[in-house]
Amino acid sequence: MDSREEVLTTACPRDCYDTCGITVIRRDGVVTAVRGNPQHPVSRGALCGKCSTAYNREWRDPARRLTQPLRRVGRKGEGGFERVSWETAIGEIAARLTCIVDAHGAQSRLNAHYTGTISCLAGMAPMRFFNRLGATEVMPDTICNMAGHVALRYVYGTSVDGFDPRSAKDAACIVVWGANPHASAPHAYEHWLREAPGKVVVVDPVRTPTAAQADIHLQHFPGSDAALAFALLHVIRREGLVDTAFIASHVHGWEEFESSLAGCTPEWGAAATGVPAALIEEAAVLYARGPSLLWLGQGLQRQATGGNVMRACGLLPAVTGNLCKPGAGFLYLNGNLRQRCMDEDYLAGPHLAPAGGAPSISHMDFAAALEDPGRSQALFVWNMNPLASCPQQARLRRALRREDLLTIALDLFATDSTLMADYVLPAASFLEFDDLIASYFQLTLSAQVKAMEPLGSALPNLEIFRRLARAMGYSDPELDESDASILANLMDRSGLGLSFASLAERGSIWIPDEPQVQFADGVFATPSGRIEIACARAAADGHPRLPQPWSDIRPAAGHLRLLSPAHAWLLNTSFGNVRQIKHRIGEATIALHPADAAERRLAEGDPALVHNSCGRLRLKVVISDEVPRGVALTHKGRWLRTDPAGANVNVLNPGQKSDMGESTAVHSVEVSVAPTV
Ligand SMILES: Nc1nc2c(c(=O)[nH]1)N[C@H]1C(S)=C(S)[C@@H](COP(=O)(O)OP(=O)(O)OC[C@H]3O[C@@H](n4cnc5c(=O)[nH]c(N)nc54)[C@H](O)[C@@H]3O)O[C@H]1N2
Ligand SMILES: Nc1nc2c(c(=O)[nH]1)N[C@H]1C(S)=C(S)[C@@H](COP(=O)(O)OP(=O)(O)OC[C@H]3O[C@@H](n4cnc5c(=O)[nH]c(N)nc54)[C@H](O)[C@@H]3O)O[C@H]1N2
Ligand code: SF4
Ligand SMILES: [Mo]
Repeated sequence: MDSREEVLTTACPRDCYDTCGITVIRRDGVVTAVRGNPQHPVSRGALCGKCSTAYNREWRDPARRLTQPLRRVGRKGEGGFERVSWETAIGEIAARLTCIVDAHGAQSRLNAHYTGTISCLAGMAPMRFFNRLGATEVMPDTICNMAGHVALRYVYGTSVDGFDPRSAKDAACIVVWGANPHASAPHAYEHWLREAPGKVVVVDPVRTPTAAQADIHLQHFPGSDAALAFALLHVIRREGLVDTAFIASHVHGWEEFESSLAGCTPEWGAAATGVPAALIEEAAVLYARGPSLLWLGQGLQRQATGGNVMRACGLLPAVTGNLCKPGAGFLYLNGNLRQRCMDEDYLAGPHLAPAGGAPSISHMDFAAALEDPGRSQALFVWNMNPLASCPQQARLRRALRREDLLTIALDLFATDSTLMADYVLPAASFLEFDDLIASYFQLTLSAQVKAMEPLGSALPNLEIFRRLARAMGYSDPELDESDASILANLMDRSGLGLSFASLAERGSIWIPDEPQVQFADGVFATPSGRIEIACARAAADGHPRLPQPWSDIRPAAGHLRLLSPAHAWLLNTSFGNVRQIKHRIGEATIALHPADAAERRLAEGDPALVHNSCGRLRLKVVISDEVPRGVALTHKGRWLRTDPAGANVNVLNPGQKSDMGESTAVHSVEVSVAPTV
């Protein structure tokens, strides 16, 4: 390295399990390359293909980024904008927001945001502003994982304190149920799962690359997970592998529940799920003998009865005692910031909200709320591209065209959603400001370090909200606190004994240093203090008291169940605009089982019309025995404006709610598939 080169250490804040370490190379102060950090314990020097492509191209290219505030000209949604100064944009937005609150109330301002960045300042601290605004929050997790959160809280009292992945060294078996880390967590897949000493069991309707590498793949019909869990538990009980001592000291409701396993034989399970009885037996014994880790993926609960599924699958560790000891436990998300010593309340300022908290709605009701001027007068969109990600796409697009709806969108790029806005505000990328990132899988905390100036006049999210708060006349000091002060306070409150600068020197740290045993103290944050198989709270909320052995009714003749999980080369819709990636992934496809394709007279490469009562989409046929009969596979994350169809898979998603948390049931979508005429 010559003397004009310097190397900075930072990390990737995408909504991805890995939170890779990054090395930024600067020459004469100018960033010349963004690479993987060889010192990082999870990613070990590599970035995924999508980030190493995007971060070295579009993300640093002023010609491709948003660099100036824009104000709409012409009709809504037609894409006409003019450049305005920050003063003009902020001043006009503040004035209009104030008029709206006077005429329609604070709750008529909607706040739609999610995890475009998962960092503390750019991802969470803007909630201070929205709490103060008293805006209606479009509940972020309802587009992703709310059903699972609600279900696991019933059983364990928490959904965000999972096993420590480092404990895999002590596990004889790892079950990956409804996650595909090959795509969604590429480094955890490569270095964690593939190097783990234990046997790997994957439960997925699709023979994903993760499933293909497993020791056992349970390939069931989507929506039959709870039945599969009951069949596994039946075998465990029959084989005497129930941990009665663990149950006696930690579990509530086993006696009440036990009898419901009687009829759930492996043969019953095979009929309900499509998994051969012998494989159910083998996996049950392997898991129960343990010690075993159970990874409950986010794909798993995106179905009509996703809450019941998560409760049922969540019983496995409790009944077998695969908990509270090394190499055992379950993981949904390690999403508890406190676990990483970050003070979440200090960051998000819930005390700034109106008494009783700010109101909220589900993403499943987003289009309906936007259609109705009585419910919505203004909309903020930040860290999110809802037109591409949310259900009821055609309806949402129509609602966003409302001329009387004031829409303000913050993003790095001109997305499908920013095109529908009145004001588009250019956000700085993670390379352009300091921040902190807590991974939601590995127990790491990383510094995000400023490596370059924001492109054009882009600003970090939080600075944009500081300016808006000032223009609206808010005097709360929390709304004016600088980034440097927040970072210093977060580090102070963490008790880690580190400043931001000293964390930045190290890049990422483990918290705690040594692998942790999940629920080591045997304490569960449920009303009984025990793991609640039988759950009075669930019953009070209108759910069955006990998990049920349900499986979905198979699609009617001629219909297919359409799955649309993560694409290995996209990160939700982020990177859908990156030219090299678009070229690499080609046209949008639908994978069909050979028999389903033949029945429809479809051949490889044919265009197919995919339709249901919600919408229609043309997709290119791929014939594959990786999907079972009756199931079709496509992927999320394509942009609408650059696709010939002008739509993506969410045009087919009617927005059905799962049984818990008013959450998405996107993997329950059913479609008809036919040759195009
Ligand atoms: N490359 C990439 N990485 C990503 C993302 C991305 O878009 N691209 N998205 C990020 C985000 S926001 C999230 S939430 C995570 C999600 O990542 P994951 O937790 O891995 O979840 P999904 O990708 O939605 O789905 C995982 C698997 O669930 C399977 N599945 C579908 N229906 C069922 C069912 O009924 N039962 C079972 N058992 N399995 C089913 C699908 O076939 C799929 O293989 O990934 C994150 N990482
Ligand atoms: N069919 C189908 N649909 C799905 C899913 C599915 O499985 N199937 N999965 C769902 C899931 S799990 C999720 S989480 C959602 C995700 O959907 P979204 O939350 O819409 O995620 P992205 O599409 O990645 O949008 C994030 C946006 O944030 C922007 N961004 C990145 N960094 C910053 C920043 O610092 N500031 C600002 N202002 N913007 C930034 C990016 O450019 C991008 O446009 O999609 C859901 N939609
Ligand atoms: S998206 Fe995930 S795999 Fe890719 S660089 Fe970021 S953290 Fe790593
Ligand atoms: Mo997600």
